[in-house]
Amino acid sequence: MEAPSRESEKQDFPNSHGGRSAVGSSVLEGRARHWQLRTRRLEFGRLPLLMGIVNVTPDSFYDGGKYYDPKAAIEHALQLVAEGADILDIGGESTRPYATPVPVGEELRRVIPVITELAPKVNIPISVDTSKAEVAREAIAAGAEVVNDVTALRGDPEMLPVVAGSGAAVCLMHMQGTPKTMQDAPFYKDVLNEVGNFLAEVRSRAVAGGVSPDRIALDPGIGFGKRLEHNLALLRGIAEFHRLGCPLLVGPSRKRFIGELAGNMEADRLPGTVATVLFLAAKGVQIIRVHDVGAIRQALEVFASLGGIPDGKVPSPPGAST
Ligand code: HH2
Repeated sequence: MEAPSRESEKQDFPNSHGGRSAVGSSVLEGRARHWQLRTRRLEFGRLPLLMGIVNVTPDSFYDGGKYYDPKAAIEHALQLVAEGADILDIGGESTRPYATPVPVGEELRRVIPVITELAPKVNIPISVDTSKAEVAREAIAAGAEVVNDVTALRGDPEMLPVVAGSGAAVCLMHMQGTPKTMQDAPFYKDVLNEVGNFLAEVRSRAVAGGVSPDRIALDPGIGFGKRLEHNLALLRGIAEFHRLGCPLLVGPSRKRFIGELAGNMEADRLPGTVATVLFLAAKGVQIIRVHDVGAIRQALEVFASLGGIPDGKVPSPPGAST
């Protein structure tokens, strides 16, 4: 992977221990209100937007092989739309630990026909989950509005110019290592701070390369080069990242940390996913990437009706006039 440029070394994620006092600040301080996509703008309300996952792969960790056939992938995507997905995320390469990279021709063969058929059929935006510039370019030409790049534009030197030149939105995710190595020995001194600094750095690099800041979403990368304690620290402290000023996108769906917390790696991880999504919604996270759109939408509606989600207004500090 390419080293970050000097421009990007500028770090502006305030140290959570010394930077500012929590007193008088809100979990929602700095929370982004919208995300500008290639042809439309997503406004964030009280409920997070749900990004429905469509894995056109034989080997994804949860649904590998289920939607490998393009027809099955398209049907599944339409089902997610019917269940209330706000964005579809279509991917042709598994990023699970120890996954082998997929050649570009094969990845194109998996995702492009699916995006080409879906784009004119659905009225929600399509995201392509790829780290390859050529796949991103073709996907955008076929109608994708967002590039979800788990390497945060560092995996392919052509990716930054492709995103900047197309006007697509982008999700920049934190990962320590690569999928092939990331779970070997994840190590952090202060995971919240290190991931925050990384996200500030890759955002600066994208902006310096011509991506407008309101097109960038940031993601702490749950499960990407992290042990249980790292995933928990990031989820618990997620609201700290609002001050980076970009929408937050989080992908906890059915991941390993849920099996670890349950003490049973074989158990169904949907209940733990629902609990995590409700927690993230209460912290003002704007976009959540999930496999089970219908079940999660129902849980969110009930949780919000019971008052579990803040209204998005940042309260004034005590004593301030309104
Ligand atoms: N997680 C996965 C894939 N892409 N993208 C973002 N932005 N954030 C995530 O947390 C994230 C992601 C892994 O999940 P899945 O797609 O279900 O599995 P696989 O990579 O095995 O296809």
